[in-house]
Amino acid sequence: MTEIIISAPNAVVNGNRDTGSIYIVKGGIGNRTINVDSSSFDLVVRIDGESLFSRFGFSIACVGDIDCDQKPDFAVGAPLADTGTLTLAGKVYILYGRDINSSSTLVNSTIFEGYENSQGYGTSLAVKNGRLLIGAPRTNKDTGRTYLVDLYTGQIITE
Ligand SMILES: [Ca+2]
Repeated sequence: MTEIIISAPNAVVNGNRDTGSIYIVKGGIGNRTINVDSSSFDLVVRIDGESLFSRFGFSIACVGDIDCDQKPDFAVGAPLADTGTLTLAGKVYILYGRDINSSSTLVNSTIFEGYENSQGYGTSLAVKNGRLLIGAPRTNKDTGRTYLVDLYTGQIITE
């Protein structure tokens, strides 16, 4: 069955505003109302962001099957997340289909971190040919930059 990812980047998590959540819900045929309450039949899982104001789920991109386990993987941006040393730099999480559950998904994810304070890394995401294009519109005092990175390593590709 096809599943759908719905993002709520301003979701409050444990009282922390704009932490952000994504909901994976069951697809289907025909018109119906989808309920994302935790007890809902429609909800496969809700995955919460890590921290206050991170805006997890601001961007989402399907990235194919990176680890070749037949389960689709996807990238999720949290453009206002702090990194270990930078404030509001932003993060992009690569989430693997095999790990999709509420408790272990983020722990097992691969994280690509921004490079500057207040950069907005992960504001937008696009995929092509095994590469991920990451938008960071507030880079260098709002000049903006896009990063083309390797999906497996997060290393910047320069051509
Ligand atoms: Ca996979």
